[in-house]
Order: sequence, then structure tokens, then C-alpha cells
Amino acid sequence: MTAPRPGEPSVLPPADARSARPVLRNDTFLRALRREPTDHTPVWLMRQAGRYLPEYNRTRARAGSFMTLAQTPELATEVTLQPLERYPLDAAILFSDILTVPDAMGLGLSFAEGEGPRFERTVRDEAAVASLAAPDMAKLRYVFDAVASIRRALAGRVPLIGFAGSPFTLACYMIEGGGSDDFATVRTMAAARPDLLARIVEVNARAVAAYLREQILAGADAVMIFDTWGGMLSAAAYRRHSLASMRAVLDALAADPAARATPTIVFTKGGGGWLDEIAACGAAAVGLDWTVDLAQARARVGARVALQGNLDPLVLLTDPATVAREAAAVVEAAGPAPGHVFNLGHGIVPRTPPENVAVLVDAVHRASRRRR
Ligand code: 1CP
Repeated sequence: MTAPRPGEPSVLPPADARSARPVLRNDTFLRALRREPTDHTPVWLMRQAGRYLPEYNRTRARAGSFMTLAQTPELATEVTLQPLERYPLDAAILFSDILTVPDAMGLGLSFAEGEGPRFERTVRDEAAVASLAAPDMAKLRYVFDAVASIRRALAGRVPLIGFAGSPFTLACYMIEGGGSDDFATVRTMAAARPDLLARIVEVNARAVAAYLREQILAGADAVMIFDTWGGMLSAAAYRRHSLASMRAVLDALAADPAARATPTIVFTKGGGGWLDEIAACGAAAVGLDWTVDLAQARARVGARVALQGNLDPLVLLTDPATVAREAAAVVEAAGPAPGHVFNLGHGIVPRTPPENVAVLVDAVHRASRRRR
């Protein structure tokens, strides 16, 4: 079986056998994505469940490896909820990783202790590209089971965000075989063999659309596409390989009756210069990194999309007074128009003091309530 196309049967049990969607007690995040007025600015943080939390490190040690943590729905549920026990965050995000999809394509993913991800096999020559196929969604069943389990555990507290890597960002890891300082193999392929890169990205786009659809069917209230590496491309290569494939994913979801009502967020790190084009790609919201002037971004996109961001994550390494002041400045820059979701401009770094995250969430809630 190849990836189900939108409209095709799900790998999950029939909808009437799944738990009903509970009524949300806090839907501020979803309202902001729809650009409806809210009484405070909703806040969640990229990598909010992660190594800066001692309880995460304990659960990870118990699991033995990152992959076991991600592949065991009870453990994934436990770590997803950990930051919500500490802070009044307005959304939960599925604990998983973007690299589950290439792993399901048979590339052999592992995470070495203290190092980044590694694939046993790369996809860079004609033969490897020719044999690449979107995975059977049944191989990713553990992810959809985690979504359903987290939904049950949340019991309507806050919405749950599902996610995937962008087709291009997944291609970066598949081509290099892991992380990289400069993704030189990818960038030279973009110039010399754009046809090969396009083929990988096209397969990924089908996989990502099917993957997000299954997460929505399992109970995700919103879905986000992480395009961590699109910003390192030339403008032309970005349009061709990254933006167009994210649009294809969003188009597939929009054409699917089961998925079209679920709001979508796209985040291209380093994509500030292409904001107008990104805002027109069909997503409900655009994530911004910290280099972007949020007030100017709002002026440029008007009321077309919600904006998510964009505090520099390293501000969390300072002191409480600085964190509170810088958070209030982001709320101020977002302006009075509805449609702002507070976040960092990229993930929380592991050496972040957990106390500063408490200060941050409180400062966003207070500063935004004062502004209403
Ligand atoms: O050892 C550990 O415990 C692993 C650290 C870790 C964590 C906590 C990895 C390895 N992945 C995750 C979880 C994760 N990854 C989430 C969970 C939800 C959350 O709380 O936000 C999400 C959304 C991701 C997404 C992800 N993984 C991205 C896109 C977002 C981003 O940060 O740019 C990327 C690029 C990855 C790949 C990845 N996974 C892990 C690492 C260390 C990396 C980066 C590798 C690199 O390029 O150097």
C-alpha cells in the first residue's frame, strides 16, 4: 500500500469507534488562528517538552532512547503533558519528531546520545531516488495512537497540535543522512540536479499530506509544518522546492472533507524575506523567527493570516525581568489586531532555566490582557 490520498480510508479504526472530541475549556489558541478576538494572547513554545525539563530527562532515561520514547504512546503522552503541568500554556504539541516519516520510508533512523539524528541509508543517487516511495501509514500507527492518547489525557484542557516536517526539510536529512552545518550536498543538488531533489520532495509531499491527515483523524486540533531549512535556499529554489511542496500539502488537506476545517501553520525559519508569498500559501497562520519585525510583518500581511512568534529563544537564558520585558515587547509589536499566537522564533534550548519559562508565559498573558 502507498500513502492513502485524501479521501481514502484511514489506517485508524472507523470514526464512530474513536473517542468523541471533547469540548475545549480553553480554545484561545484556535480562536487566534481564526483571527477572532481573544481575552489574552495564547502562548505555546516550540520544543516545550524537551531537555530543559528535568522530568523530561527522567522519562527519557526510563525509555532508554528517544525513539522508544516517541514510539510508546503512554510515554509520549506523559512528556507531552509535562510542560502543561508546570505552566498555563494554551496548547499542547504532540511529542514526536519530524524524522518519523523518513524512518517509515525505510531509511533507518537512530539518535545517538548527545548527538543529532542519523540515517543508515541516504537518498542522493538516481537509484535511491527512484526507489523512494511514500510510506504505508500503518508504519506510523504509533504516532496516531499517541495523538489519540494525548487527546484523551488532555480531556479538553487545551487544543493539541499535530505536526510534520516540510517536504524539503525532510529531504535535507534524507540526502545528508543527518544534520549538517551547511547542507552542502542538498544545496549542490538543488543547483546541479534539481530534478532529483524535486522528485524526493514530491514523494515527501504525498507522505506529509497523508501523515497530517491521519493525525487530524486521530484528534489533532491544528497542524504545523516545520520548514527548518527552507531559509537556506535561494529565493528561486525556495519557491520551487519548499514553498510549492508545502502548498501541495495544504491543498491536499483543503480538498479533504475530513481535514479542511483544521487550521494549519507553516513555519519557514529564515523565511522573513518571502513573507508575502508564504502568507498566500493557504495556511491559516505563518510562524516567524526572531529576525522578523512583527509589527512590519502584520502591516505586510494585513488580515490575511494569523502570525505566530517570535521571541529569540536565547532571551530565556537571561534573567526574569529581561524575559518579562522582552515578552511584553513582542506582544506590543503584534499590535491590537486579533490573530497573534505567541511563540519563540525557534525551539527552546536545553540549557533554559525552567523558572524563566514560567515568567515568560505569565508575562505574555498579563501584557496581552492589559492591552485588550
Ligand atoms: O535526546 C533527546 O531527547 C532528543 C531531543 C529531541 C526532542 C525533544 C529531538 C531530536 N526531537 C525532539 C522532539 C521534537 N522534535 C518535537 C516535539 C514537540 C515539542 O515539544 O515541540 C518537535 C516538534 C520536533 C521537530 C523537529 N525535529 C524539527 C523541526 C523543528 C525545529 O526544531 O527546527 C527538526 C529539525 C527535528 C530534527 C531533530 N530531532 C532531534 C534533534 C536534535 C533534531 C535536530 C537535528 C539537527 O539538525 O541538528
